[in-house]
Amino acid sequence: MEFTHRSYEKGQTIAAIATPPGDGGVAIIRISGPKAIEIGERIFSGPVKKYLTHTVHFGKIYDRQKNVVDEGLLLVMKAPKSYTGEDIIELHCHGGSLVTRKVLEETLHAGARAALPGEFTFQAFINGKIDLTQAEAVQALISSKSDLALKSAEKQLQGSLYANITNYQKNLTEITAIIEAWVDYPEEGLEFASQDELLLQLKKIISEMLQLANTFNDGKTLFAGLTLCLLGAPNVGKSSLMNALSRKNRAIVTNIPGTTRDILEEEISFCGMHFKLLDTAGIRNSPELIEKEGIARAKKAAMEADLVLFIGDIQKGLSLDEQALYKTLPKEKTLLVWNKQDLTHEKPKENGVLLSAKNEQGIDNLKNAISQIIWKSGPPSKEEVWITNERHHQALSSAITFLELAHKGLEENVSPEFLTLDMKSALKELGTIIGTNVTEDVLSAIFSKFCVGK
Ligand SMILES: Nc1nc2c(ncn2[C@@H]2O[C@H](COP(=O)(O)OP(=O)(O)OP(=O)(O)O)[C@@H](O)[C@H]2O)c(=O)[nH]1
Ligand SMILES: [Mg+2]
Repeated sequence: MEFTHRSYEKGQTIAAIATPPGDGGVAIIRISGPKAIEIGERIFSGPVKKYLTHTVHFGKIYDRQKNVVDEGLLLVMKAPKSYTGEDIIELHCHGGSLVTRKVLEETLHAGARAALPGEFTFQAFINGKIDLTQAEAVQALISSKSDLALKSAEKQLQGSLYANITNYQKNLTEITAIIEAWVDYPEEGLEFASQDELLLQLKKIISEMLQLANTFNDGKTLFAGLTLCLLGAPNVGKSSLMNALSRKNRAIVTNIPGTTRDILEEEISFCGMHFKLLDTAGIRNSPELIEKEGIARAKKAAMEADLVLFIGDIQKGLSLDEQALYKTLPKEKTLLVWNKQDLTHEKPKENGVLLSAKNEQGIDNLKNAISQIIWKSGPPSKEEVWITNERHHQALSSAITFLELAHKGLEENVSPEFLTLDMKSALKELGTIIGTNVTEDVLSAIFSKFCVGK
């Protein structure tokens, strides 16, 4: 196994299979860099050097012994109007994994280097086609599991976060310049702007940045999805609800209490969100070893989950044991669900969502109630810019800390030299978000999470 770290470098010609591994209808081999066209010329039947940019050509792909490996399409996208900003050749060939690997091998033999994960996007970043937030959005877009996460990634890819950050930078740079002028011309300083005015401006930017940073609460949820744990006494209908929510016959349902022993997992989506749903063993005092273990796991899963649906049988109400268990659950993440509303019942003492898992009635009410718990102040607007990335959140938060220091210093008439230091530190932090101020390690960490070929 190779542990050596190869860094991303500028000016290299790289190649990779851009389509997922395995057999498929079509596979794409992508070559990007200064030698891309020359490599195309060497392995393709047509006069690739003469092809105009953004044109498609049918022909044969040859190996070094001039045997035909495959036939297919060649696309030319010349620099700078390409994804990476370099010359790009794409070969669309038949989708068998052996053919695809052979074509790739020939591109490598003809002078390309095997691309590192995310290296095409890295080229795009280095060539200024996209900023770092957009590069990260590409990855977020690929791994989005819900509509809202996808929407957020699309916006970020279009440059919405970049626009916000550069706007802060512009305003903060202006303020810094004024403070610097105070250093150079202390007597005339007040002609540029009054101290009160600067304090106000700074306060406004800080509050805007705080607002953006706070979107990370929702943004995190949005990006990672949530774990929903079904908990309750045996036979209340947890497995039936698992099946109703996932619209699958996933869990065994019987009228024998203690049917479910292990934790069952299912991935589901609703309200634009992604959830991991957990069905668990019914909680009761059981002397039986396997069931006991199942119950211990159920309780642990509930504690770790983002949200617990505590299920009760509406006909029976909650027993003393169930009430005691319900009380142990953190209020803010627990939703009481009354199941079996199709059976005759009295109005339950505790407030909860009524439904019938068996007849799939009331499921939409449950989804709405869940959505209300998650988005305390309403579902996020699709127009808003959200922070969904831990790295961005950290940098934004430390920029805010520096600005708060500068604000306090300005209020207390601290010497302007010190204020400019804080202002510059804040600007530097903002720079790391969009990639103007990042170390190679950070870049490697970001791009290495990508798949090869992206
Ligand atoms: N009438 C009615 N019966 C239901 C409903 N939901 C579940 N049941 C019945 O209740 C019994 C238990 O259902 P399960 O889904 O297995 O219950 P559980 O909570 O998973 O039970 P354990 O796995 O034993 O903890 C089965 O006979 C279901 O058909 C409902 O909405 N209405
Ligand atoms: Mg069950």
